[in-house]
Amino acid sequence: MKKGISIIGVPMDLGQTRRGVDMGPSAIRYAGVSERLENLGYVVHDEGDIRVEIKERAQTDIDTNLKNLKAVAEGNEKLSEKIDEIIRLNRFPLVLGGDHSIAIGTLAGVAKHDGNLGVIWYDAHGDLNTAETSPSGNIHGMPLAVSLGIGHPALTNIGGYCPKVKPENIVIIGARSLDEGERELIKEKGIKVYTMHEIDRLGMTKIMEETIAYLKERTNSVHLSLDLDGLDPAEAPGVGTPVAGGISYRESHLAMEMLFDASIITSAEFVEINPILDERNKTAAVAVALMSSLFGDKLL
Ligand code: EXY
Ligand code: MN
Ligand code: MN
Ligand code: MN
Repeated sequence: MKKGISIIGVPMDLGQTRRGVDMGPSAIRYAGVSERLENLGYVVHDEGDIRVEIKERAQTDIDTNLKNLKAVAEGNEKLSEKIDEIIRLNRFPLVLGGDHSIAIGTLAGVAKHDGNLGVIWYDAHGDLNTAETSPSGNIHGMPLAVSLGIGHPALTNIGGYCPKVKPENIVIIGARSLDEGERELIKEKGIKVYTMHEIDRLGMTKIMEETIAYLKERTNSVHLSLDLDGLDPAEAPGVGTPVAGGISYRESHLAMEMLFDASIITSAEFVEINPILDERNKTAAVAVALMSSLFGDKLL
């Protein structure tokens, strides 16, 4: 793990329609992220927040079926530039969301430095919709498809290049809510997916051993995109699109510890924390505890 970590908040809530997820970065800061990582020996630079301009809200472009397309694209363009800058400084980018549409900008910034980037998508959802397959028009259900180069050009061309990731370099963990179009895309592209069924059958240790071996064989750097709704809503209630029957807190810690031990993760984001829906900042505290394990805390 790099010694220097740059934290960057993205108060984005325009990739979906529930209010409050823009307060995620503050909630994570209040849960003590910088202190926790400093205590592990890292030099933490909190770079503040990306400015997200709210010019429109719940505006569905009738031509595209995409809500808030322009504002989401602009925010992500700024984020990708910031990530690029952080990597040039040889620091680890740690992105605090915000809804999951921000993965578009994070990956645009990260993949600029590695054309063969690996991605772990820890999520109840596939986030593989397009304007055509989306039941909602919400861009937070689309960032993985966008990063594969599938979607509106205003999104797929962020950072000035396309695509960002190869389908065979992606591992989805925790899926239990996939739309029909997403299932088809997974099949067509041969994306590796561990659903809750597999986590139950094999156990998290085996899932992570396989994931790590699979990505180590193919890639030199891996981005972790962790959506808190991947966890069970009983343990992470502060999310906008909860799905019952998720990954436990303990299993998630184990996963983070195994990633630290494998030293494959080179950038990460923790997204979808909505303090309005949370219980006494519980979900933000869970996020910080998981970050702590990802960066080598062995006490949890
Ligand atoms: N698949 C649904 C949609 O596209 O609207 C729900 C997506 C939720 C996305 C969350 C954040 O991971
Ligand atoms: Mn997601
Ligand atoms: Mn999700
Ligand atoms: Mn442990």
